[in-house]
Order: sequence, then structure tokens, then C-alpha cells
Amino acid sequence: MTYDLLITQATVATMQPDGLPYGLIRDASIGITDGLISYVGPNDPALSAAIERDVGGRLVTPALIDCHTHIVFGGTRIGEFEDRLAGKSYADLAAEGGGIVSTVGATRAATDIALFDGAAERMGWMLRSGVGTIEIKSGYGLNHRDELRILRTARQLGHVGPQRVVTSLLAAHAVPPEHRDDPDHYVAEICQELIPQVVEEGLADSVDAFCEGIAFSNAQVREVFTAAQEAGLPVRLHADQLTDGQGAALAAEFGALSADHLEHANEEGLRAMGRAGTIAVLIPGASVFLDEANLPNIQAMRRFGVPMAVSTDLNPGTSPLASLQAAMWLATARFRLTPEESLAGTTRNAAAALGLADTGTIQPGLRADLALWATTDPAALAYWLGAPLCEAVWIAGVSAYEAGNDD
Ligand code: DI6
Ligand code: FE
Repeated sequence: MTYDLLITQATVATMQPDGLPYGLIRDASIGITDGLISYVGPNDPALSAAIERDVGGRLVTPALIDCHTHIVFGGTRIGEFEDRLAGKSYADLAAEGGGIVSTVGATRAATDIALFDGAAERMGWMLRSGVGTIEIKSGYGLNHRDELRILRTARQLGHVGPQRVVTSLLAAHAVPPEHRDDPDHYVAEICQELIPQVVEEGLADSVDAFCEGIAFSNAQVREVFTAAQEAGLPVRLHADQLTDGQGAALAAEFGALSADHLEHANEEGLRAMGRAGTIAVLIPGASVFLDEANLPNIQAMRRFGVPMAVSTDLNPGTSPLASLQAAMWLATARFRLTPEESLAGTTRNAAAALGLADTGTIQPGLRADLALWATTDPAALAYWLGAPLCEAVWIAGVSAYEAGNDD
């Protein structure tokens, strides 16, 4: 068989479970045909290809998957960052009309082109740390027009690429200022108008919500989730980030794809997630940036068999973190994940958090979404902070990034 592309002399972290750590195969080749992986196994001089790439023993992993981002927004929150360093809390700023709502103002005021260009630049940053798939949430529009505008922008980013984009409607991110006195009215608008419109236009792959004292109550999230599921969309939840709002249990009850943050989640909720197969998306960047004292209960997640993903949560307020590889470092340093858990969290488990069965591991039949790294040791990805280790990314078999060719 002649492959379109053959990567040879690789150390391959297939990330397939149930074998060696990292599903590691040394002295291996990967054959790619029509954008899919068609061979992974020992080097063999009999293999032939249109293009052959000898990687000299270096590491190849699945291209990383950032399963939780908010990259479509206007403005920044650098001033607020300085206010927090001077002693204000995130919740104080939200109560004063800052926080998410301040980004909403800047996003509503931004032109379509400015929104697109800002997010495209961030996608470029993410590519340099090996990211081939990105989940993008709305949530800085908080009205019909602007939530749709953000999701259309995200879809457009996916069409232009190079990365694959998965989208989530997060209209239930904060109560918009114009509904401050009547949040239930806004929730009804999400359920009765926004979700049907988003489904009609095919703009969202899932529906997310922020369940928190400063955002939406359990009862309100329940309404949004019910409407989403009736419309055929899976759900995910920002759960128990700042306080224990029983978010983990709520996510599990709805069979959510993921529950994200979880710094304050209780054990019963985590146990329920394990039973429901809901993925825990860990967000060490926001934990560090907000100097959050509670850490997610990793021991309980391991005990209850909750698969863990790791994401940047890239957003202007709580996690201006553009490198998923750095998020892996933070997940080990701050949350004590192992380097292997950290890499599973940005590949196999991140794919599961997005409901994607065609990426996240290296095996025949899956998309050829691959990253090449300047190391032979998979633990190095979570060990170095700030080293530009990613040398190349292929997305569906097409070269999307080569270090050194990027400017
Ligand atoms: N939790 C977060 O960390 C982000 N959204 C959320 O629900 C914060 C978004 C922001 O502050 O702009
Ligand atoms: Fe978030």
C-alpha cells in the first residue's frame, strides 16, 4: 500500500488505553491515507508513501484537543486583572457590573471582522502548542443577535481552519444587564427562542451553562438543559467553580458530556458523574489566575472512575492562557495529575468530553490529527513550561503547522 504520508522513526504515544503507559510504541511509523490513519506499527522498509517524513525518534501524539474555550470576544480585561491584584475578588467585580458583563459590552460593540480576527489570532497561538481541535463557546453576547453572531463566527473559524472547531451555546453564562431584574425571562428566551434558532441554523454542537451564585441557579440550568435535550443537543456545565452549587450532580443527572471546573464539587456529585460517564474537565489556568484555594478532588475522581480532561478555558476574565501544553504543566503542578493523565486529558478524554469518536488517539480509522514534539519522552510535555516543543501539527492528514515557518 502506498500512503499519502508516512511518518517514520517515531516514538508514538497512541494514547490507547489498556496497554503500555501512553500506549507507547517506539521505532514506529504512521501511515496516512485520505486524511485518516491507515497504519500504526513498526518501521518497515517495505512501507511506501508519496511523502515520507523521518522524525528521528521524536514523539508523535494525537494533536491536542482544547475542549473548553471562550475565544470569541471583544476587548480584554487587563484593568480588572490589575484590580484583582490590588485586592478585589472576581465575585466583587461581577457584582459591580464588571466581569463577564464587561466583556459582553465590548463583544456587542465589536464588528464581525474584529471578532473573527481576534479569535483567529488566538487559534494561531493555540496551534503552536499542538492543538488541532478547539471547542468554542458563545456567552459574551447574551442576546439573540450577539449569541448567534459569536456562534456564526466560531463556525466560520472552523471552515477557514486550520483547526477543527466544535461549538457550544453558552447563552446562560451571565444574566445580561437588561434582564438583571428578571433573569427568568432571559432563561425563557434562551429556551424558547435561542435554542430553536441555533438548532435551525446548525450553529451549536452542545449547550453549556454557568451554574453559580453569580450566574444561574440549579432550577434555571435545569430549564435550559431540558430545552436543549428536547431540541436534540447534548449538554455540559460550568459546575462548582466558585462554590458548591450541586453542579456535578446536576450534570450527571442530565447525562452531560462534561462538567467543568469542579473545584468545589462534593463527593456525591463526583460519584454520580462516574456512574453517568460525565467527563471532568479540569481548568488549572483559572484556578491559578483566580488564586482559588479549593482544588478539584482528583483522588475522588480517580476512585469513582471519572475520566479527566484538561483545558485552557481561554477567556479574557479568568484564564488568559493560550497554550494547552502549559495547561498540562499547570494540571500536574497545581492539581497533581500525572503527566500521563495530563496528556490523556488533552487527547483521549478531551475527545470524549466533546463527544468525538474519530480523534484523540492514534489508531487506524481515526482522523490523522497528529502533533510532533521536540522530545522522545511523553512526560516532557507536562514537564517543560514555556518551551516551544511543538514542531508540527497535521489535521486530517494535512500539514497545519511547521515550527519555524510560522511568521
Ligand atoms: N467560568 C469561567 O471561568 C469563565 N466563564 C465561566 O463561566 C469566566 C469568563 C469571564 O470571566 O469572562
Ligand atoms: Fe469557561
